[in-house]
Amino acid sequence: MLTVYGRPNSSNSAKVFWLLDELGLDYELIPTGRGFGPTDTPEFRAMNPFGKVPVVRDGDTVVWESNAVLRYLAVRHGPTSLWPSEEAERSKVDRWMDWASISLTPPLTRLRKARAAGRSGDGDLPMVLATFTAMNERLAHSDFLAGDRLSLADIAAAPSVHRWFRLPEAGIGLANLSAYAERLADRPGYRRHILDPLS
Ligand SMILES: N[C@@H](CCC(=O)N[C@@H](CS)C(=O)NCC(=O)O)C(=O)O
Repeated sequence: MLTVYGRPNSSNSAKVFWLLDELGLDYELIPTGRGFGPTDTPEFRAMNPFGKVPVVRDGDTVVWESNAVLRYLAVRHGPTSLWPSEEAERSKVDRWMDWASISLTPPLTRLRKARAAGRSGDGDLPMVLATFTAMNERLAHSDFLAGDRLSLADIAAAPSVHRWFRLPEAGIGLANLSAYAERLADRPGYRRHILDPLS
C-alpha cells in the first residue's frame, strides 16, 4: 500500500492525489504539512530534508518533489498514456511539466501571496498575464497541453489554472483556457482534488 504525506489544501499534494485517482491506486494518507501533521520531526526530515509535502512512500522507496512523484507513480504503477514511453511524446509532456513548475506557477504564487498580505503584487502581474496568454495560445492548437489527451503536464499545471480563474484578471477572457478548464473539470479527480479543496 502506498503512503502519501500531504494535505488536501496543498497544490502540490493535490497533483499527486489526482494522479492516484487516475491510476486507480489505493493509498493511505497521513495528513501532513501546515495545519495538519508536523514536518519538522527527524522521521519526516529523514524522508524529505526540506520538510515539504507531498512525500510518497512505496515500500522501501521514498519520493518527494511533486513532479518527480508524478513521474515515479506513472512508471511504477503504469504504463499509462499520461506519461508516454516513446521519447518524443514523453518530451512533450516533460517540457510542459517543467514549464508549469518554472514559468507558470512561481509568478502566480507570488502575486497571490502579495495580495493575500494586502500588497499589490503588481510587479508579477505582467509575467502572470504573459504566461497565461501563452498557454491560451497553445490551447488553440490542442485540447491539452502536450497534445490531444490528458497527460501529467495537465495535472502539473492544474492548480495554477484553477487559481487563475480566481483572479479578477481572468475577466480578460482567454477563451481557449476557459474551454480547457472545462475539459479538466470533466475529470472526477480534478473536481475532487483541485477544484473543490484549493482556494
Ligand atoms: N517544489 C516542491 C514544493 C513543495 C511545497 O512547497 N509544498 C508546500 C505545500 S504546496 C509545503 O510543503 N508547505 C509547507 C507545509 O505545508 O508545511 C514540490 O513540487 O513538491
